[in-house]
Amino acid sequence: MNKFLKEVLEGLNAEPKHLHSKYFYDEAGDKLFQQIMASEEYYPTDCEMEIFENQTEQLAKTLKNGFDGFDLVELGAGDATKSSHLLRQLVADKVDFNYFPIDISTNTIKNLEYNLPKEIEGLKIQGFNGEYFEMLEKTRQFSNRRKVVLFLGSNIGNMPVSEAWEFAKTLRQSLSKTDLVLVGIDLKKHPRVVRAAYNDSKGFTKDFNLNLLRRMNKELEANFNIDNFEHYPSYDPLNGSCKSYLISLKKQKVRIGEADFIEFEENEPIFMEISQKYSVSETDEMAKQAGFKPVKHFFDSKNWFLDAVWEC
Ligand code: AVJ
Repeated sequence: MNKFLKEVLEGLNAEPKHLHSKYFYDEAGDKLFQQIMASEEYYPTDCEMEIFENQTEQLAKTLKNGFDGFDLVELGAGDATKSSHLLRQLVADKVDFNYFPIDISTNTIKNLEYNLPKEIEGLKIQGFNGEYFEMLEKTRQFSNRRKVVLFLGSNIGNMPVSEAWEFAKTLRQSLSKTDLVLVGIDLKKHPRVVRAAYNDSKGFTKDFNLNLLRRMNKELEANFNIDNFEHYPSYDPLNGSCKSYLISLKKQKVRIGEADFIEFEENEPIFMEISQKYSVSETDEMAKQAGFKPVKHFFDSKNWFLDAVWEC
């Protein structure tokens, strides 16, 4: 049985029902995420872009950290628009490095390998399509130099806090002494701003969530009726957790795969995604418990987003 089907069935047979947001990113999902990023309300991309555009030299210098020759690994590279500023700077500075983007989306990796070398002349790139840690290990077969790991876009927010802490520990354990991490983290702010970002007025976020049902129809022979589910976003300013759900609008039975059926009660939620927000001190705590040293903070002009540098 393929992994997608297996994880979907596990999630929908669990209590409460849930799906994993890493499966949002098929070709249609990639496109919808692009539209979310370009929307009026979705601020994290603009904030982090500002950091990468305005503080490129300082970023490049901090990541180089006095060493020559390294492998720049990006977890969840996406379209790499933010990191491309850094890549251009490093190439211009004649730094000896390989760029190893890792992404769960096949489509994304193909596009990066095709487009980036044309945009940045002299860039050495090798993409990896798969899960973060499996692929991080795989990069070592190509080159095993000092590692600089980028984990941008508040992708870490897609994990509940306890999982993010575990993730930071595992990341630290898979790195060595002179290695370094740059993590992009969306910060706690006025709840109105966060809520709007995950409930954009053009409905891209809604479609992004519903698209996972469409993907299951296409790839897993499921028969979800999209009209029977409604997108429900929420943000809790007490703990910084921003969550999205799909609510079943009626009692219904949905087929998945060839033989499995899932029953939904009226108003039953499927937990789709978490986008956790942190305070600066919470991110320092996370780094320290994992065995990192949080050494530097890069902020945008609104102080809405943090790119934190963690040394091993
Ligand atoms: C790509 C995980 C950073 O959580 O903000 C955007 C995904 N979901 N709108 C986020 C997302 C809904 C995004 N990350």
